[in-house]
Amino acid sequence: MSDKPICRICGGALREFLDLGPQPMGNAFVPPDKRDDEAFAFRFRLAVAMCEACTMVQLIDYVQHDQMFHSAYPYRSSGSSVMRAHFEDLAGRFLSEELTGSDPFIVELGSNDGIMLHTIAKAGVRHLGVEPCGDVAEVGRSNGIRVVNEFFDEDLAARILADDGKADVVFAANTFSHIDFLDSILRGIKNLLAPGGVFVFEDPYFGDIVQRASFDQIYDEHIFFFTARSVQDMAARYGLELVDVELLPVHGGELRCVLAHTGARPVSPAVTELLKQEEEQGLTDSATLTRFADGVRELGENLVARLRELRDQGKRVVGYGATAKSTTLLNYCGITPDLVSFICDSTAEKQGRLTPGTLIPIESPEAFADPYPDYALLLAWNHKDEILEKEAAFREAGGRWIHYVPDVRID
Ligand code: DWN
Ligand code: SAH
Ligand code: ZN
Repeated sequence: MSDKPICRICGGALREFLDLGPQPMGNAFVPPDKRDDEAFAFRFRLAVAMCEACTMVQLIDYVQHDQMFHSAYPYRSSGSSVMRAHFEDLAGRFLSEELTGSDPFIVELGSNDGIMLHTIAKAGVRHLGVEPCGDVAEVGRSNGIRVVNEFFDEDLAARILADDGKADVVFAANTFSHIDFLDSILRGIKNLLAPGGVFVFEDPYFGDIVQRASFDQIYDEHIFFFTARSVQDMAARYGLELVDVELLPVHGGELRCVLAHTGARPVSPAVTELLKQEEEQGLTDSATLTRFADGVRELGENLVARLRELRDQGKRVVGYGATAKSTTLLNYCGITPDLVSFICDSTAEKQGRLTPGTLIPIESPEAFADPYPDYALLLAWNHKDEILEKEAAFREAGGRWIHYVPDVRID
């Protein structure tokens, strides 16, 4: 890798503003018999920069896609009832607003366990999920969806076009930001999309990350952090246009973007509005980025100080949700089993393993109440409402939650 990293969208110069140190892969949960190897296992420098030309925020170093996404990839989208409802609602909107012609066709990149497409399949509408991770692609198939077990790229787009024809909708949730070869992806989508079609994607919004200091959204899989401005610029390079945006409450604040062929659809006032808001907030100013980086350091120090105090008082703290995000938090802060004794998580594929780098054991949600700890660190903070409601008995039994987004708070 050259000394001067360049923007993967436009080739412009990158300005680094945050270095979270050497990190393992977010979802590389460790089997217990491999724990002794973990100190020597793969690490990469997790550092973030903004492009001085097109403002795209991106990782400087990144992990090869087939190292992150493979058959044993453990994330299962349907683990959250709020996310299930979110995608059922969106599928309903696609069916009533976009998939209304004769024999419509929708393609989803990163279809995972079929959380969105199962509603489309039930409606009998032609669809294709593209999911490179074998095990979860199989779960999608068992949920009744048609899946190709490959990485989407320009070549696959051409094969889909030859077999199935143009797509009225291409959709990607928490996937488009995960791909380092966006050039190939965007060329593929440009070719695959019907003249009046839309490419819709939703990913963590950089504006929310800055506002909430939610730096644990930064990990290997999250390579790009979008704003309306950077997406508008990127789309234009491929003959596509940003025609609508929506800020979403899910996953701690996301941006949904709608792209169409340039000139094919009117541009919604929401686009102009968000561009103006980003400008007013100085989202791409170096002062904002420096303030964000300072806030990250402060948040990390506060959290560790509170956890050490609790340990020294003899309190028992466990974590809730073995998220990919928490890999960044735990490794950056140096949180190991002396501070958080175990983490409970509902995903069978994660239970019995240890957290990457920090080797905290992962157990089933039943272990949480057996007996309740004094404190629970809410690592899956993006699912706060769902989890606090589900675990209301913990609070009633005198347990306290430790929150760290947007700041460290115990209640
Ligand atoms: O972008 C991505 C998002 C969509 O999913 C991927 N790169 C990887 C993954 O990121 P994450 O692991 O940070 O996602 P979540 O959705 O915050 O993970 C929540 C974790 O918490 C899951 O392992 C399931 C678990 N959970 C639980 O144990 N009980 C979740 C809920 C809602 C619960 O009630
Ligand atoms: N859409 C789901 C899953 C997000 S996890 C949700 O929002 O919950 C990210 C998914 O992107 C993984 O399932 C991963 O296998 C998939 N992915 C990564 N690179 C991809 C590519 N090039 N083409 C299609 N899917 C990809
Ligand atoms: Zn750029």
